[in-house]
Amino acid sequence: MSLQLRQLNTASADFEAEFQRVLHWSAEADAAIEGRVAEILADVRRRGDAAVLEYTARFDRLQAATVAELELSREELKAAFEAISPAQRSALEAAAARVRSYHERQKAACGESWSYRDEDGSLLGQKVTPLDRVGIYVPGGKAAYPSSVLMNAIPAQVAGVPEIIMVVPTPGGEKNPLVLAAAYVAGVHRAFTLGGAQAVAALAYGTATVPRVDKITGPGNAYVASAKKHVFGQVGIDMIAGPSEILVLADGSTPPDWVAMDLFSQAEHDELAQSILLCPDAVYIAQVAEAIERLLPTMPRQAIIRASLEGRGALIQTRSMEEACEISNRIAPEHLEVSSRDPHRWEPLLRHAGAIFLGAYTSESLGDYCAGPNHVLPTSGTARFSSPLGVYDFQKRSSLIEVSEAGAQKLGPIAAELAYGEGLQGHARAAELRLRA
Ligand code: HSO
Ligand code: ZN
Repeated sequence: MSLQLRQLNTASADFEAEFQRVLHWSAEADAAIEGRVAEILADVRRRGDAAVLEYTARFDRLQAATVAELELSREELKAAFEAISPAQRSALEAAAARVRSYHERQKAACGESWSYRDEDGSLLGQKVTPLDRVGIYVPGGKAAYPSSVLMNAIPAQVAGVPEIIMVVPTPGGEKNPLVLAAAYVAGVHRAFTLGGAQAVAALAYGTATVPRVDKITGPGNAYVASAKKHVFGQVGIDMIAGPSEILVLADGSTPPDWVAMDLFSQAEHDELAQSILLCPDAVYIAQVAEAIERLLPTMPRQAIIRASLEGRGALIQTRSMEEACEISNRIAPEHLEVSSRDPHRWEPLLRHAGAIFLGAYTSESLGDYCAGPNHVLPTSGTARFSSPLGVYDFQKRSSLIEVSEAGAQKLGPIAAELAYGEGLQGHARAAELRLRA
């Protein structure tokens, strides 16, 4: 059955209308889900462990007498690591090492405290400290990704978070050995086989068994996303991730099969994922379309890929590479591949993307697993204003101020003047008391 893949051309009169349809993505929360989640959160907040146990039995068909029984010991994580194949073990370790070294550099570049003294000898600065305790949500079922365990836990560990708590739904008690092994490799401190809104609630409010965390990161289904939104403010959250996206900006120099497979690589995540090709060369676009048709039947997840490509995919012909860069900026994709002979020529024109992959050899999949940068990225156009998950998400900053006696003489009158202007005597006099007579 031939694939119905949307083809657009920036030179055609109806381009804007068609393009708006491609961009359209409704993240509208389902009111029924919101209501259910609010009830679950309130119930866990009120009844703690007892409520967590009930929801886990009901939604995950997992019975336990106490929440403590649902905790995975460090020995169990280690045993999972030892039970996977040697090839899996070394792949996990190699990926973890690269992700760790990338995030160590990130910390060195923007995650260290700094200070300076001004001309009066006053000290001004910023002190960076890790969060005390974070919760990492790892989805179960069809999106149980060990790679995501690494991508969430390693930056937390590099930031110096002393307590990283993982929750993972485990329907029917069926544990995913690779997820447990990844938790071991990434240095997760405690793990519970809990999921859904009840797990988010337990982490946000704390129960007798599950300690209350300061921030919750990690992807999840609509219930988890809604729960994270609800508890935000009580705790920090990373972001609300939408379906995965890839945009390939091609100049026609990469083998079409490579590009077709890269488009599949995101489409296979989810029926709602989005894969887009932008290219000025009509002949090349036709070659990629042909490759898609030919390769699709070879894909085990072809049903998901087809639904994704037909639903939200597009092949867009532009007048030039420059115009392709502009369109890409308007989309602000999660993943942007610059599949070009000369990627560094185009990179300066690209302003909005979660991650930019340069050159024909840089398949997005390498970034998903082991290149080093984080694969938790802003989706749905939010790359316009947000960044990949990083060490900085597990740190916070405190300002440091130490005013010298000389500094107090200079700053006192300024502060007092402004304080009187605001009608705040206490402020003004606190500054004036420190002035030399
Ligand atoms: N592309 C996904 C991450 C992932 N891919 C995990 C494979 N496993 C979102 O960036
Ligand atoms: Zn992926």
